Amino acid sequence: DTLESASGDGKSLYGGKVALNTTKSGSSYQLKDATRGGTYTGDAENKTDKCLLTVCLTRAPATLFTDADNHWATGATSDRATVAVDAQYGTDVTWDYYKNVHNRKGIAGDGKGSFNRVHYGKNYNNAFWDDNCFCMTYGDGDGKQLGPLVSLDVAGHEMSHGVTSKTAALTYSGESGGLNEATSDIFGTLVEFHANNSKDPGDWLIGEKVVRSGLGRESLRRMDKPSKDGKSADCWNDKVADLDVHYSSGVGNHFAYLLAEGSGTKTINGVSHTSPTCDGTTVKGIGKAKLGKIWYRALTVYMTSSTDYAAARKATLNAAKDLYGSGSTEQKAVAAAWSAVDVG
Ligand code: ASN
Ligand code: ZN
Ligand code: CA
Repeated sequence: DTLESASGDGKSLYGGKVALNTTKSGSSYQLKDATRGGTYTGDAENKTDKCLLTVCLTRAPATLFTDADNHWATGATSDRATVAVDAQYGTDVTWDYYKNVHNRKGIAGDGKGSFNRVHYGKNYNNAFWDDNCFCMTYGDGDGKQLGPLVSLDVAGHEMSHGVTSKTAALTYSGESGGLNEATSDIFGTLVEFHANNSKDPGDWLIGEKVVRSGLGRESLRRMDKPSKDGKSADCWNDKVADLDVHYSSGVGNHFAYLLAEGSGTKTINGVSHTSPTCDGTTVKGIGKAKLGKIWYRALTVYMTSSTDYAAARKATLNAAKDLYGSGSTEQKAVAAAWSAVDVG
């Protein structure tokens, strides 16, 4: 069969009806996008990888999704293709964010696409990026605490772990681990805003589409006041390095929110955000676009595997100097936002 690119659409779980670039193969269509490095989505058939430490003895499948008429899925979870549409769409908007905003071609920067496996395991309450297969894996959730983990912020978060791994390679423990996680929350959030999807609009909450009533809070994490999850740090102190990386990230997430949006209360896409500073100062935001530029340059030029919060302050100050000049409003805002989370 000859393969050719085709334009289709699909009904997703969280993002409504979305456009999809697919591949025509004979008389049917594959969920594979040649315009984004051959990115595709497959069904893990509720199987799991069998791994010992870092070596996987067997891998769950990624059986490529196909469709007869190129109008994919029903939008209901009873259709196995529904979350596949979300996953493929999440990869598309993440690709487009890095390409359009940072001129980065794919996660590794080499133009190669990645692939997604959906329906991983049974009631699996997680999603993860794997550098070895260069692939994304999504669980369906247990339906009580979490639903399918295929939202745009989670997709952007997980695939940004691949970007970090190819650039600063921040070690996934201690303060560098918190910065690794914060990098994923920052870019996951910027991906969500960039997609500009009316059914899943941007906010500074992580996983708000994914959580179900049994979790007892409205999102997995939030960046305006990270401590609202009961565990994350809002402010740096010398014990932050002892926290799990998903909680020590709070300091970097809080910095990012303050730098972009400023302190105080504001409603963004219908969601109220309130961000107090740790030192009692009032901080003025410079916007999401400049946060993205500064963090991306810091990550790809200045951060290394052992960067801690003090070094992240220096890295972002250097990035802001390169982009906007020494003593610029932007560079001063970076300094003020770090001081406001007690990284001084
Ligand atoms: N969902 C988790 C995360 O990205 C899984 C992991 O890779 N640690 O933080
Ligand atoms: Zn993560
Ligand atoms: Ca969000």
